[in-house]
Amino acid sequence: MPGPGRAGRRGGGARRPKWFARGGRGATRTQVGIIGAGPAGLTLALLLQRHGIDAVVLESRSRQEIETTLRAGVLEQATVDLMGELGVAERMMRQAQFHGGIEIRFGGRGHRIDFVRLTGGRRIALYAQHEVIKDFVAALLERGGRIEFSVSGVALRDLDGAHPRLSYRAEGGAREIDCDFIAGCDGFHGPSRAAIPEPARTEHGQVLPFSWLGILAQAPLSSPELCYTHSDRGFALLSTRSPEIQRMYIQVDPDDDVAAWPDARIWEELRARTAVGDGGWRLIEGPVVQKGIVDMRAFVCDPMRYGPLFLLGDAAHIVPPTGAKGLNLAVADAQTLAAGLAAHYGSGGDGLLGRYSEICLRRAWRAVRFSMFMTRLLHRDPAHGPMERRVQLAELDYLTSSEAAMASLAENYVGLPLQW
Ligand code: RFL
Ligand code: PHB
Repeated sequence: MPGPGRAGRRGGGARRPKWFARGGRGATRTQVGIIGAGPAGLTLALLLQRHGIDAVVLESRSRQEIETTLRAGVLEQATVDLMGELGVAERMMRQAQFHGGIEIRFGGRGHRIDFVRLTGGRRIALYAQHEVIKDFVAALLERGGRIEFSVSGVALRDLDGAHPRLSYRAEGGAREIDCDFIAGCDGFHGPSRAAIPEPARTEHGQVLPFSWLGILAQAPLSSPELCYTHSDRGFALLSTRSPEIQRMYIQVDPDDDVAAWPDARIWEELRARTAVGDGGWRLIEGPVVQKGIVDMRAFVCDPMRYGPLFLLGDAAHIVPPTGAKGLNLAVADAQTLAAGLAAHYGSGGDGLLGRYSEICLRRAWRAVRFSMFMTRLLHRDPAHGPMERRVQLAELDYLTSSEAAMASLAENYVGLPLQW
């Protein structure tokens, strides 16, 4: 199995980049046109660069914007390992916090799930997504990769014909790039998915009946590891960005407005939801430096390929953040596509590219399953009555007392192996 460790051995970037070459009709040409400089697009670009495959990344936002937008925090062990292989892990290894487990708290008591023991030594890293983006952008540009920031009007042309290409506007002018392949890494709202004709795709989706209010607070750590809390008042999560900056979330209503949540109300709710029965633990508070509300949904587009177009990451699938899987899934898609493209341009044939959608969908559905499981386990569902809530508590009790159940959670949380 060509796992993540083997990615990039062939090629080694020896071939000259050809993105400057002129294509037909006066357009620029590249082998792979990548839409979006998020985790999916940048991972793919870095991997292709190592294989000596030309790529151009088109990004609608500015570099400064993508490097400051707050999102994920949890990196699976395999994502950390890949960053090492790509030579972009130096800052992460210095600044990330590595956790060997998480705490599940309910009924006023905490229960540790020991990842290291249950998974043969695997851990997770806490390192902000925008820091990953900074590291990836810097490395790609330093190595001669090409990213065009602040482009607009990106459109996918001639996916059914002989000349697939991307048209867009940059610095006031209209541009076109001829591509062998197009990688749609443009997130949930980008144009790539919609470029697949409706009859050729099936979309599965569900918006969940709660949202997350997330804050960044200047405060020391309250808990040495991530703490996922179930309470009668709803879900709460204590996460971290550094020993001085904490990331915390509380479940709120989908129609809630951030203006209805002054800092004092957030702290009161966090204190109440995370309280421990014996009073031997205290939430450490501090100035709130950022807050926002995100909705929660599950979504999968099937297939993830249409002719020369491949969808990656959030463009193809969204998972509720309770399982901390979205960024890691995006990275796994990029690894699969990069290996398929390396085989295509090398002597490996098109077998892997042909199975791209099947391979990535299998992983995505497993991530949906796990993320929905974590979400249902920990949130207060407004449609539930006392019976469902007791079943939820029984589920939590089982999960935190059965070795088999804890091992299942642990292996999913640290990340299932990449298989193709
Ligand atoms: P992204 O990150 O959305 O990047 C897409 C990029 O495409 C650009 N774009 C366009 N560019 C050109 N032309 C257009 N027309 C374009 N339209 C869009 C965008 O500007 C953007 O730069 O997608 P990608 O690369 O697939 O990455 C997905 C991840 O960002 C996402 O799944 C994670 O953030 C999810 N997630 C988490 N994932 C984890 O693995 N671990 C976590 O701990 C975790 N926590 C989270 C999360 C998501 C959250 N929110 C915001 C829902 C916590 C939260 C609160
Ligand atoms: C985060 O730190 O942002 C985070 C951690 C765990 C999750 C989701 C988000 O499940």
